[in-house]
Amino acid sequence: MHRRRALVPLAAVLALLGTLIAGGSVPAAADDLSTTGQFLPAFSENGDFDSAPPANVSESTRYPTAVSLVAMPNGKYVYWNGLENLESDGYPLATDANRISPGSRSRQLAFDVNGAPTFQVPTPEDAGEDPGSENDQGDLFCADQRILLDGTVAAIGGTVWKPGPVDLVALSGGAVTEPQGTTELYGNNATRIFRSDASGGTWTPADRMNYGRWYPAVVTLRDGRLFVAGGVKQLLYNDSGLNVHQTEIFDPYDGDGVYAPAQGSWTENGASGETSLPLFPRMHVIHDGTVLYDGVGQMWGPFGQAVDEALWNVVKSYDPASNAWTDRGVGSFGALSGAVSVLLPFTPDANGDYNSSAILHAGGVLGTSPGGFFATDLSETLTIGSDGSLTAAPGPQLNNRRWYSQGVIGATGDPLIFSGADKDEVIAPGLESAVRQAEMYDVASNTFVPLASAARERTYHNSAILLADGRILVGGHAPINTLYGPGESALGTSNDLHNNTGLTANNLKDSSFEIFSPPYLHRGARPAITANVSGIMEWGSDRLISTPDAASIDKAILVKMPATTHVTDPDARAIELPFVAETGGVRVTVPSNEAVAIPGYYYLFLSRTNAGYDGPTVSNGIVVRVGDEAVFGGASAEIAPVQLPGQTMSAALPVSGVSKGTSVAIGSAVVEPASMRASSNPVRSSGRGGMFAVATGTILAAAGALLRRRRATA
Ligand SMILES: [Cu+2]
Repeated sequence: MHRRRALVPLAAVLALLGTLIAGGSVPAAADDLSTTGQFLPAFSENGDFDSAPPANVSESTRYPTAVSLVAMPNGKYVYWNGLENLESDGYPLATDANRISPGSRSRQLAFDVNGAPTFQVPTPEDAGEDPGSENDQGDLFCADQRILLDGTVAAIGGTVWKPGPVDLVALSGGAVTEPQGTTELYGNNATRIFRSDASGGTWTPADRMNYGRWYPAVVTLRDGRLFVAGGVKQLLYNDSGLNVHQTEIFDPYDGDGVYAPAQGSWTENGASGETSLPLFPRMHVIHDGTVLYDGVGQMWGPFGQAVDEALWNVVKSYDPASNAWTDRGVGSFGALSGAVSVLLPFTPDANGDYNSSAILHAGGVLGTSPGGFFATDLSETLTIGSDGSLTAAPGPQLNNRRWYSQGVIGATGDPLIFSGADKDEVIAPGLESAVRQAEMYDVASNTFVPLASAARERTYHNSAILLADGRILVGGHAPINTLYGPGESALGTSNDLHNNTGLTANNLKDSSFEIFSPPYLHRGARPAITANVSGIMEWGSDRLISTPDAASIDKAILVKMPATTHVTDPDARAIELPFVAETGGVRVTVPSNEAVAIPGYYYLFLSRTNAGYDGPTVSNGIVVRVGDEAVFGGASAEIAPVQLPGQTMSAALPVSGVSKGTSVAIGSAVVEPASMRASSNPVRSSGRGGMFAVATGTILAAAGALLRRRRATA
């Protein structure tokens, strides 16, 4: 009884902390944070570009920019560059063999207890680049990447830079030394695995694909294997006239069913598994277990090399069971290049089954190469019904015409849209203007809601991912040199026009990040999840999610942890879960449909709508693993409490079983018993146990972690 009474003020404290963290309890007025959200100030490696983006070539090449960006279950992030050093090259891209891209640099990003970012350099920094050597694994640039079931990250495919067919040096008998001749981008067949650790993480090679692939797409199948399709083996002087038609499957299990990706292998699917796809084809595993290509991709080759590109207009899906592709129809606008393509939340029917899938398309340019140049503000929803039929419904207009924007599934399941440009930068680089305003597609009202605008311009190779606290990490920007011309040259840099006139977008890389705080974090007190879920949330099972707010919760949702490049995250999905309120929490049911809840790591959020606000507010997310024992095959990964900038802890972080004299790990920080005593203000304490708010750094009560410190019961 005594302990139970202590929990009453605890609920009040949790609500208070939630309110403080959410930005205050003052009711919102129209057009404030509760409707537009907010971009926080930019941050960057060593703080160099916090106040302004890189302004010259040397600044632009100082640090990698996040062309690819991945969240890991241990609370850290890994990202890497693209078009490394292009802007410092003195000759046009296609004519300067051997000088471009020594290999993209990678970084591990984490946030300390005060929210300060730390940037660490993985080993090796370029993931094992050694272009030209015997063991050349080429460049990470234009790989796709997936979060594996053991918490590592696989980068699959990429670039190998080599001289093209014209060797000016040889042709001239050595009289000409610069430029050296044509450049060629070959598809890379490498698989490289990143394993996070305290010192920055390591890259190690795994099995090579049977085909080199530049711009492939990779999805996680329901059985934990990976499926790769698309990409091109040779970009500029492609004598085949085709992208890679062959598909392959990566089996990460050994003969005993143990998950062991380092020993896994790729197998080609044979003739029936072949199909023609655009670069970075937008693919999604849908409710029927097939891999759906939805008519969106990068529809160029720059030189229109795919002779069968008309096929890319057709929506089709690959069935791993039959190893065959089936055409499923055509969208409202045919093929779209550089459009947003995200799955809308899977929703259960009355029986708790998931029998349909829907995909939002927004923006992009129309048609295959040479398609449109000006971005559209069009949208559509593709729905694949329970009978397998495809319905394409044109949707509302975006607030901005936008090409190459990143669609991010937010903590409510509604997609948010970031960055991009008003023209297709790949067609005529340097003529585009940036789109800085974010928008949200409100599923319930079928409208695009205008949100706040970012400080920075992020056109080509931008990225954005959902964080566990519901905010969005926005980064990237690695544009192509103006009109494919030289970067820095004797005449200066061809990008100066853009950087100095402001008429078009900044044409230098920006290695900074911004964090967007969506409206759903500014709508009063947020509900809280007060305990992590241990073990695997098994398909078809139910689990109690601890919350003091059970009575007010109106949605429980899983959102797949993000891994994105080229504004596509093929595994991305949100799944609304059936739930019932119980004492102490809400009991959610995990889908039994493995194709909906593809195995892996998810954020779990609870949301509700507070009185006086137009729209939901969400809890901090917890990281959970979904699947079953067999699919995980013994794989496990550290799942760390969330550690995010500007918000040192989730509103409530109960740490149970802490006995006197032991230390407690909270993210990367270890709170020693001494500091618990020294810096703690007991919020509620009864004798040797109770609740403690631990002040961390300069952020006090609003960001303190609550430690539930129990008396040791031996
Ligand atoms: Cu690219």
